[in-house]
Amino acid sequence: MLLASLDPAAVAAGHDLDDAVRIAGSTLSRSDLVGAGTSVAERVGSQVGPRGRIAVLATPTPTTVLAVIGCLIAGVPVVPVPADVGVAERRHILTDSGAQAWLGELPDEPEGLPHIPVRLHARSWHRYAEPPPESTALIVYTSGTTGPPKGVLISRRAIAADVDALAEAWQWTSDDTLVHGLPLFHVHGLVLGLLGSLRIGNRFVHTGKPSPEAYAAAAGSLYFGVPTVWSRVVRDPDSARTLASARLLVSGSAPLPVPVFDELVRLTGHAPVERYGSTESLITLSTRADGERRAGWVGTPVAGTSTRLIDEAGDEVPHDGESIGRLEVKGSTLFDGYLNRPDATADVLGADGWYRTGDVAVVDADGMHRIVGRESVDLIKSGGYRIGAGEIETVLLGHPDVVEAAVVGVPDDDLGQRIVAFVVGVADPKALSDFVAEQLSVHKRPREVRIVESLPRNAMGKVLKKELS
Ligand code: MLC
Ligand code: AMP
Repeated sequence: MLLASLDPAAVAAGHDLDDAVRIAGSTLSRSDLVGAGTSVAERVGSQVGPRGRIAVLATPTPTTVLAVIGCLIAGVPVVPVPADVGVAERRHILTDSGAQAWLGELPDEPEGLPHIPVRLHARSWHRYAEPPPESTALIVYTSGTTGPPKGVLISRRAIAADVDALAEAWQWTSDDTLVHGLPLFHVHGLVLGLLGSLRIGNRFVHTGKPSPEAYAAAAGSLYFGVPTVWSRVVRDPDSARTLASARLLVSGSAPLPVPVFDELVRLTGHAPVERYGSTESLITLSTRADGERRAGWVGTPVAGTSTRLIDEAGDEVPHDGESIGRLEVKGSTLFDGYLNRPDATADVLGADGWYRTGDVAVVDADGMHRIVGRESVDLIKSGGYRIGAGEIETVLLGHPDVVEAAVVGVPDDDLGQRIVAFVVGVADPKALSDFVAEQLSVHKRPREVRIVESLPRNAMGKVLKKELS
């Protein structure tokens, strides 16, 4: 079963764990997770049919954990909604996904959907049949270069395959204590961190904010972080040194700067494992617990995954460590398409099963991969969040004070890339940043808004983004 450690028969037979999940000051045992999760499953099953979809406002709380577990037991797809979501993005996610109810926490504005509460102390011991592996577990909304976010259909099979492949690469076992403080509405924190732990059966600790002090205090063996988290950790040497007692530090979701890698080695004695992936493919490349960890490189394909590098003409690029090509991946961890968007799905997922990642990479003779960058400047990674320049531009253009807008990702020591909006108009920069936070989500707000006279354009009228920085 997908959440193997929550097998009700095994838990009833004594395979319990008192502190399976620690989150927001609460500790939940495996039997809490099974009993309360099954009670959620019953309520979800009685209120939405088997073809239903459920929205979960994914705050880092026991409520969210039980909501997700309950839906996975009932076989009802979960639509995680960002905890800091704004008005327009929330409306889009609800409409596009067709979610029939909110489960767990309610947002300020439920948009007319009914509410199914999660009762932390309710228990049910009903036994559900395991839903089919090909069924959709999650619909995770993620940004493209233009337009609103698309719903990525992630199957149970893909999650199981990815967690098992990573367990093999990282020697991840039930003896681990996995720690992170990442959001529960994206693959990194939700699929790898929470669902991974419930499949492997290790202890899971969510730190709330992923601060260096909280990571140090959690006394884990296995730590997950985005590069922003690791660069903050190395700027706090005392906290960093405490992580020497861990087994494995894992970085992903964005490029880990080489100086941060080197500082982690110096302060913790651990070379971090770097791994690469996406919402669409889950994690497909990683260095290994028992292999070379090379700063700036993201390793080899995980079990069950293949990759290829393609040039402009569609030919394969040599694996010489220097030749750059478009990265494509194939295997059991891939998504099943974008919800309601066969056009967008066909653009990236070939009939032959290869997924065009949009990243450019090199591969060396040993099969080690290095991500060189992205094909499009309009997909920004800020703090490990994927943000489309186009969605922010659309929102800014909807503000009455804005005449023209162009959004770029500018290199940033802390966030990797910082969102900067160039705006033509008579506007207050802070008000525009807040407007984006209110409409899209707080993490998508421009960190800087520069009011300019005009935007640089080519003869065709297209904005020359390379000239903006
Ligand atoms: C500021 N704030 C505002 C605001 N301006 N709030 C409302 N409106 C405004 N205009 C406040 C916020 O409320 C918050 O307050 C504070 O500013 C900081 O906000 P932030 O932007 O969230 O903090 P920051 O320090 O920049 O966050 C860094 C970070 C975060 C690393 C914690 O970026 C993060 O969690 N990143 C992880 C992203 C991730 O998991 N990506 C994985 C994608 S999956 P307060 O009080 O709440 O602090 C993937 C696949 C793979 O990529 O390979 O893994
Ligand atoms: P998301 O859909 O949010 O998971 O974002 C996926 C994108 O994050 C990938 O296409 C890459 O551009 C980027 N990414 C993820 N992991 C890494 C990594 N280790 N190094 C560089 N880029 C990464």
